[in-house]
Amino acid sequence: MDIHIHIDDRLVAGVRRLLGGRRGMLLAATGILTVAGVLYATSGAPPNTFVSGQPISSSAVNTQFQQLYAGMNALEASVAALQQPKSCPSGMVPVGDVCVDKYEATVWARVDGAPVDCAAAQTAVDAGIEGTDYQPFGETSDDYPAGFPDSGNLTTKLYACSIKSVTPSAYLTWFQAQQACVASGKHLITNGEWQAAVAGTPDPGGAATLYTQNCTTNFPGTTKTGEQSACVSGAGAFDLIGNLSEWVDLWGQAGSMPNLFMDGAQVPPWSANFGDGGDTTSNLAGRAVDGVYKSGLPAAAARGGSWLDGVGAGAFHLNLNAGPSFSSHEIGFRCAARRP
Ligand SMILES: [Ca+2]
Ligand SMILES: [Ca+2]
Repeated sequence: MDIHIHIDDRLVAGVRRLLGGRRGMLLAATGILTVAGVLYATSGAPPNTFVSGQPISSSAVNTQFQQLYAGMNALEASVAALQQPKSCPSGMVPVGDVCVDKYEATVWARVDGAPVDCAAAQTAVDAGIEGTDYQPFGETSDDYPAGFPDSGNLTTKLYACSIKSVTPSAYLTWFQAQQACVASGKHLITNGEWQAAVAGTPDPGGAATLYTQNCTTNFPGTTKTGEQSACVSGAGAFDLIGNLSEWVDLWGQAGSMPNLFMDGAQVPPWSANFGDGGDTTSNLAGRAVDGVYKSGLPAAAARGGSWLDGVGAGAFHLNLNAGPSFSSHEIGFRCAARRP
């Protein structure tokens, strides 16, 4: 049996005009335009096989409606997929509305000068060919190139990556740490983001790290990133306590004041139920160091403590000794990024 369906030609023409070059946008619209858009996207041709005033077979109608039905299902599936939260990039873990580097950062360049792909750098490390295509910096000395100066006013881009089983990069200023994060499309983690990320990390106190999987707070140097299996936070980030202390995006007031806590003096001001009760703060009302202590230099916060801070390292460790222009074998960093 043949049936008659009348479709206004002006509507078909209007749909066609709207579809031109804007299918993606139309997919988000509602009603007939959306259905037409999906069908158009699926079949590659507009659904204009009806001609006003001419009969069409029931099988052709059925075919059209089946296409519509399939198109609507496809739309429903794609909307559901869009509504799913996206996962963080490789080497990062979700912490609230941000992604945080899973490991202390390492700073890299590609030997051929191309931009660094951190996942590919991890593959190179896993394959034992680190240094062939991907060159790390700041692992054992201040070996950053002249184009990546202490001021961060760079002409050579270096990239911060969160990579397992490497020596984390130190010997860099706050400005260099920030630029390395920026090059990788991230930002230097903020103080608050760091605090959210560290929660749940067991603080080993002053216990020696040797032959344990605890955080590296009492050891003659750094351990490789992510290899202390017990040193992991609730969110799944490693080495937030100890190993390298970490620059965070927080500058503090400094200035020469006659205060007990100035010029690097440390106190454990926290209650006993905060970490192991021994975490230290230092220089909260003092001058900041840049080789020597200088009045008027702001302090940039370093968090978590390092391999030689012992009981003083921890989730509440805050060091305001160093100006942002200082670099040290004890201070590294990690990055964060907006959660997709
Ligand atoms: Ca650390
Ligand atoms: Ca501690």
